[in-house]
Amino acid sequence: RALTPAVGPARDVDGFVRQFLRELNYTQGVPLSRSTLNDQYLALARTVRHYLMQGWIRTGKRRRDAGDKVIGYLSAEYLLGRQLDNALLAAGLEDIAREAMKECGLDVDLLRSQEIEPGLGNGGLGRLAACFVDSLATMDVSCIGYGIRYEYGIFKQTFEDGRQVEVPDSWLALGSPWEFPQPDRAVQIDFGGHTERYTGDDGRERTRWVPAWDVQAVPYHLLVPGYRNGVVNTLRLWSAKATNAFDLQLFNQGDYAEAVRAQTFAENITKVLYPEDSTPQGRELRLQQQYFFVAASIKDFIRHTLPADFDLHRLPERIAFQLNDTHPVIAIPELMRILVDEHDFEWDEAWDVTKQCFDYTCHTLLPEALEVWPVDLLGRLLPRHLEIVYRLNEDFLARVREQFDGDEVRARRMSMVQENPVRAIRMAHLATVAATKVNGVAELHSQLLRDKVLPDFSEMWPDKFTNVTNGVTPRRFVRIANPGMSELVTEAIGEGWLTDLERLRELEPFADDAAFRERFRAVKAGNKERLRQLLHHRDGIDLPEGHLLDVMVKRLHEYKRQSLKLLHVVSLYQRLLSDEVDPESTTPRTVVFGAKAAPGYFMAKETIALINAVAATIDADERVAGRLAIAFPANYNVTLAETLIPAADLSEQISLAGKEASGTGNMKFALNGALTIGTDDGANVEIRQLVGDDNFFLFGMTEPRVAELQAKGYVPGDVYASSPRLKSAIDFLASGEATGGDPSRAAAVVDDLLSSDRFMALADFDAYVEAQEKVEATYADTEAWTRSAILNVARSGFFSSDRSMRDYLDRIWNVSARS
Ligand code: 26W
Repeated sequence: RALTPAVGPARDVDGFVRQFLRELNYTQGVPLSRSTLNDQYLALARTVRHYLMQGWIRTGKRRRDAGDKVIGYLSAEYLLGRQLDNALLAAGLEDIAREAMKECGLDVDLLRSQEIEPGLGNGGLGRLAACFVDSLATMDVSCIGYGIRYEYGIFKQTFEDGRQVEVPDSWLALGSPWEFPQPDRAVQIDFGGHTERYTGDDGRERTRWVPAWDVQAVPYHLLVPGYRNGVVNTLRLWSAKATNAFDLQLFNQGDYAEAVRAQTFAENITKVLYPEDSTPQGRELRLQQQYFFVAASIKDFIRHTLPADFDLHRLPERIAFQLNDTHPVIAIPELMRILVDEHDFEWDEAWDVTKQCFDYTCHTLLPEALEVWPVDLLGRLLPRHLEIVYRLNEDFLARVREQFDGDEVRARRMSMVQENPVRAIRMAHLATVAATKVNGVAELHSQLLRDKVLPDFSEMWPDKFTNVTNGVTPRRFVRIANPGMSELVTEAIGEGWLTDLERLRELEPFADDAAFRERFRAVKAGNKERLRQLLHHRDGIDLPEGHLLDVMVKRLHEYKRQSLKLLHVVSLYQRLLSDEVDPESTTPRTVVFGAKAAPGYFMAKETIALINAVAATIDADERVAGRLAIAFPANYNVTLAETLIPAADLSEQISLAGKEASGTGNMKFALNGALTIGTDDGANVEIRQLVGDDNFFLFGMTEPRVAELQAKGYVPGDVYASSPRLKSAIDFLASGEATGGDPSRAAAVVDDLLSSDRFMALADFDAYVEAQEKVEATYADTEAWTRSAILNVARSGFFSSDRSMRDYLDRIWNVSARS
C-alpha cells in the first residue's frame, strides 16, 4: 500500500455532500435534522478543509525535499478576514458547495455568514500581512507566516449613546475549524532572571542567561491556500500555555485563586491583541508578546524546519526573516544570543550571519509610533538581550565615529539607546542597523523615511534603503468582494486577470463602450443594493436609494482627518438649510463612516461620538431628507469592508500629506471602481499617477508645503478667521445646531481644531470643499463618471499584492549578495 497522503473527498456534489454529512455526524455529533446553523457552518468549513489537506501535505513535503529558502514573515498581526469564503475560492469549490448545500436543504451564503472573522490585527499593517501570505501561496513561494494566536482579537465596537464601547472579540467561542493545534511541538520560552560569566571548556569567556520563569509556546497551524494551484502554505501562530498547569497542593488546600495564579499569568501573554494603532504603549505584557512569538518562531525554525545537523553558518541560505514593523525586532538579539551563547559562535561571526537573516519594513511616519523599550523594563524581562543590544550599539557607534570623524552629535542621534526622557532602546535603529534591507511601503513614504525619519542611516548606507509599494489581494478584495464586477471583467477580457492583475489594462477600451458602461453601472447598483440589505439587517440602518455613496473607512486617527470629512458634512448640511441653493439642484449624497478608535485615544473617541451625534441630527431633519444622510455602522472590519467597498462611488483618502505611510483601503476602492478624493499622500500619489489626473480628485497641501507651514508656525485660528465657509461650519458645530442642540457634544473636537489642529484640517478645508464641488459636477455627468470608474479599475492592476511580493523577491529577498 502506498503511504502517500490520503486522497480527499471526490470533487463533485455527491462527494461534497457525503463528506459534509460525515463531518456533521461524526465530528459535530449531530444528525442534519437536529443540527444548528453553527453545526452546519463547522461541518461545511471542515469539509472544505478536507479538499485542501492533500495540497498542504504535498506542499510541505516538496519544500522540505527541495531545501527551499523560506520567507519567515514575522508579524504580530494578521487581519485575516473570513476563512471559508477564501478557502472555497482557492479550492475552486464555490459551485459544488452551493449545489451540495442545496441538496441538503441549506443555503451556503447563510452558512458563510455564520463565520466570525479572525480579527488578529488592528488595521492596515495586519491586513497587509494577510494579503502578502495569500500572494506568496498563489505564487508558490515558500513562506511561513509567524504570529500570535490571540484568544481575543481586535475588540468588537458597539455604540452607546453614540460613544464607542469595546466588547471582547471571542472569535474562538463557537469552535475554530481552521486551525490545527500542535501541542507536541510546543517550545519553551524563557523570561527574566540574570546573566552569568563563566569560562567554557575551551577556555573562552562566555555568558549564560539564567532565566527566572518560562512558558510553553504551542503552535497552531492555519492553512494559507494559493489560488487554484494546489499550493497550501502555513501560518504558524503561537499560543501561550503555562509550563506547570496549576499547583495541586494549593488547590487541595482550597486556595483556588493562588493555585492557578501562575497559569493565568503565563496564559495572559496571548490573551488579547493590543488595540493600539500608531501609538505604542510601553507595557510589559506587550514586550512579552513580542519576544514570546519571535523566540518561539526562531527556535521552531531551527529545530523543526531545518534538518537536524544543519550548519547554522549557512542560515541565511535557508531563511529570510521579514520584520513587519518594529514589533518583532527583538528577534535580532535573540538570534545573536542563540548563535553566541548556545552555538559557540564568535561574536563577529554571529553578527555576520544575523545581519543576513533580517530585513525590516517600516509602516509609519509618526514619530510617536516608533517603538522604544525602556532599558529597566527590557533588562528585567530579557537581561541577556539588553546586554547584546548594548554591545551591538557599541560596535555600531564605533563605526559611526570612525566613518564620520568622531562626530559625537551624530553618534548620539544614531544610537540604539535614547537617553531622554528615559533611557530606552530605539527598536527602529536596531532594526535598521541589523537589516540587509529597509523598506518603506509607498514611494513617498520611502523617500520620507530616507530624508526625515532615518536620514543619518540612509547617508551611511544608501543602498540599504528601498521601496516596495503595498498591494492588496485581488482574490479577496475583487473576486470575493465583487463577484458581479469580476464576472463582467472576465466576460470582457477573459480569464487569468485574477493572478495577473495588470491585465485589467485590457478594460481600457471598454470605458468608451456605452453598453459596457451601462452594465458596469448595473453592477455598482447591485452592490449598493447588497449593502443596503446588509446594513438593514446588521445595523438597522436604512440607506436611501440613488445617492452618491461617499465612504470613509479606516482606523480613527487625527492624521487621517475624519474631522475634516465631518466639517464637510456640516457644511453640506448648512448649504441645504440655507436659501442659497435649490436643494433639488444638489447631488444627493450618503456619507458612510467606519472606524474604530484605540480605547485610550481620547480625541479619536470624541470624534466618533461627534460623528454619531451629527448623523443623528441630520437623519432626523426632515428638511434634508432625500438629499443628505450619514451612516456610521459600528464595528468596521474586513467582512464589512467586503460589502462596503464595492458599493462605493467616492473613496475618501484625505490624510495630511506626509502622514499616511501608504494606505491600502485606497487601493481596494480604486480596484472596485470608486473614484478617489485625496491628498498627495502615501500610495494616493501612485494611484493618481496611474489612473490619471482626470480620474482622481486631488486637493490639499503637498508634503513640502506642510513642512513649510509647520516651520513658519501654523495658527489654525488665522485660517478660521479668513475662510467664511469654514468659520460658518465651525460656528454651526460649536453652537450645537449640528448635534441636536447640545454644544457640549462638539466641544472637544472644535476646541482642538481651533487651538492646535495638529494635522492641519482647517488649512485644507477650502481646497477640500472645492474638490467636493468638482465631485458633484462630475457625478452629474453619469457617463463621464462611469468612464472614470472603469478607468480606475483598468489602471489599478499595479496594486495587486502579487506585484508587491514580486518586488520583495527582486529587491529584498533574492538579493544574491546579501551583505
Ligand atoms: C502599538 C504600536 C503600533 C505602532 C505602529 C502599532 C501599529 C503600528 C503600525 C505601524 C500602524 C500601521 O498599521 N501602519 C499602517 O501600515 C499600513 C500597511 O503598510 C499602511 O498602509 C498605513 O498607511 C500605515 O498607517
